[in-house]
Formats: sequence, C-alpha cells, structure tokens
Amino acid sequence: EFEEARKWVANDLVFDKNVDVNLFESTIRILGGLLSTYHLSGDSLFLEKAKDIGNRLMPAFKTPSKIPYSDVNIGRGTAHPPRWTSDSTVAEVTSIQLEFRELSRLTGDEKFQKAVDEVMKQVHTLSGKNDGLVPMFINTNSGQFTHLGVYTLGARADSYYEYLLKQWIQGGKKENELLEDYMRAIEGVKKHLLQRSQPKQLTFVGELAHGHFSAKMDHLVCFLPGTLALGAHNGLTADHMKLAEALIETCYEMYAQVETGLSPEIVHFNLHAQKGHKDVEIKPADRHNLLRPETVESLFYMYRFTGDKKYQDWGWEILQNFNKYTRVSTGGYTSINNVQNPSNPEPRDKMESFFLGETLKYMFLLFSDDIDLINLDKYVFNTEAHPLPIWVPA
Ligand code: DMJ
Repeated sequence: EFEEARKWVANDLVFDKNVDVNLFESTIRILGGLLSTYHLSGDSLFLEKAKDIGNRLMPAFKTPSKIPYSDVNIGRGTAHPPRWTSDSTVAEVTSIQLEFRELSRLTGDEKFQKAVDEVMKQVHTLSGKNDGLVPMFINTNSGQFTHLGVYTLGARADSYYEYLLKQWIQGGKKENELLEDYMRAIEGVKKHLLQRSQPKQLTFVGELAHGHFSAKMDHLVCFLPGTLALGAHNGLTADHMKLAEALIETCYEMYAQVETGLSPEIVHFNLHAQKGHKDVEIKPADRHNLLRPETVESLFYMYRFTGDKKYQDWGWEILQNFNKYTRVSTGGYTSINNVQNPSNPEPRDKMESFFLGETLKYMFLLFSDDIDLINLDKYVFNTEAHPLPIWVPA
C-alpha cells in the first residue's frame, strides 16, 4: 500500500493548480504528512514535495502585520483573508510552526522558520490575553487580537496551547518564551475555566465570555489531557498529570454517557444536581460526531505514560462504537448526525482525512505496548498526528 501511495505522490500529486487552500489545514495535513513520511521512509521524493508545497504557501505571510492570511492560491501565489473579514484565527496562525520550522531545518532555507517564528514573537507580547489565555481572532492588518473577551480551549484557540508545548519540545526545551506562555496559559485554565459537574463531579474545561462562565466544552478540548501528560513527561509539574487524569475521565464520560457511546461535537455540563440528569447535556445542534481524534489521542498519551490498562479498555470501547454506528458496509467510515439515536444515527456520507491520519493511528498506537513505535522522546506529533523528529532527542 505504501508503494501504491508513493506512486500516486510521484505521478499525481501536483501543486501547480489554480486553487485556494487554507494555510493551516494544508500545513498540518499536507506539509506535515510529507515531512513525516520523508523521515519514516528516508525517500527524498517526499522532501521535494514538502518543499514545493511549503514554497507555495509562503505568500500567505505577505500581510501588513506579517500575521498570515487564512487562504492561499497555490497556483497563482496570491493570498487573502476570508471574504467577510481581515481577521485570521489564532489557532490557525500559531499551529503551523512545527512544520515550517522542520522544513527550514531540512532545507537549510531559514525563510520558513523566520515567517512562523515572527508570528509567535508577536503573539507572545500582545495585549488582550487573560492570564495566558488568548482570544480567538487576530487581525492581519493591525496584528492585534480582535473580538476580545472570549476564551476557550476549543475551536479557534485549541492548538495554540498544544503548539506552545510541542515547539518547546521540538527545539530541545531551550525556547523559554514558549514554555512561559504554556505554563501561564495552564494557570489561566485552572483559574478561569475549570469547574466540576454534577452528579459525578467531573472536572471539565468551560468557556469564558466577557466575564461570564459557560459550562460548554467542545470535543476538541479533549486534546488537553494528552498535551498536559506530554508536558509532565517532559519534566513539567506533576500537577499537570493530575489534571490530565481528571480530564481524560471527563472526555471518556462524554462518550459513555451518550446513547451510542459516541461523543457529540459539543457538550454542556450540569453544574447543579437534578434528578434523572447525567453530567452531560446535548443540544440538538451539537449532536453530530465527525470521527474526531482528540479523546483517543489523549488516551494514547495516558496509556504510554502510566501503563494503566483502563485507558486501552476505554479506547477499545470507543472503537467498538465507531464500528457499530459509523462503519460503512461498502468500505470506510462516516460522520453521523445524531449520537443520541442508536437506531438511526443518520450517516452523512463523509469521512474526514483526520479519521485515518489521527483517530485510527492513535488507536493503533494505544493498543501497542511497544514504546519504540514512535518513541515520544524522539518524535513529537504535529496536530494532525504526523510525527516529526525532536531536534535534540533526550
Ligand atoms: C484536526 O485537523 C486537528 O487535530 C486539529 O488540531 C483540530 N481539528 C482536527 C481534528 O478534530
């Protein structure tokens, strides 16, 4: 299968096309995938392709502030923000660094790293943070945060936090500003976003909007226990591991408390005990499941670092439910519209590439006891589960 895929990359993967692509999605999926494949196979074809797409994405950084636009035309070499705004998403502009930094290291051309380091440098000093927590938007003209006052670890902010830690690890734990920003942010999470639900006292990460706490948690937030555990493994405080243990249980309950045993996209936690109510409530607009990876990703890290078999059991349970409710008899899996209806989960006929790239890969790693199957002291996973080498391995 690898040979077949290689042939496709060699003959059919052509980037000289008049199409608009999203900078972040193309970086984490395409550039990240090619760099990772280059490292795992040693085949220079993948590095050549990585260089090609990397160069074609660079026009995104030509903005008044050097904060990149969200979209690039990879054939024409032009870039632009979405039609309705000149803002970019904070998570998007701060989660392309692992890939561009690695591309510079491999090619010896520093322009890739310079462009993404500049973004981190600016974000480090920006005002508008709340104890290390960042807003969700940043303006490409002014370079300032916009839509201030809303803080989440979910959509539009999530991987900012993940990449602070992972860049610090990638670079050999020398870049102190990254670590400072990460540690401050986790303190911010503890101070503003952590609460416990009823009746099971589950620790969850909510959201803050203009001083008002909301007990809403995106499934996306379930990357956090894995990231906290990775930090603790790299010498950060044992408190982070304690928090990781509490949060992964919550993420598991987001599956276990639902009729299909699959998590919805978003849950709301009950803050007050009510007879007959579980911790997790689901609004009709939020009851879809896109085959997302975050919980199994965190289960993988938790199992690697603790050896506690319950994490494998939880992952196995989730896999059984994916097989039961999302598997397509003619091949593949699909997103579903309704995790609350086991008799008709309403298949969507759509499988995101992250189901193969991340969800199944993390399952595979979770069920293995071989720590050298991507050793976490030698590799760091990008946010699309593509392993990249740590520059100075432990
Ligand atoms: C993936 O593209 C990445 O994991 C990203 O960080 C978040 N969204 C999807 C998976 O849910």
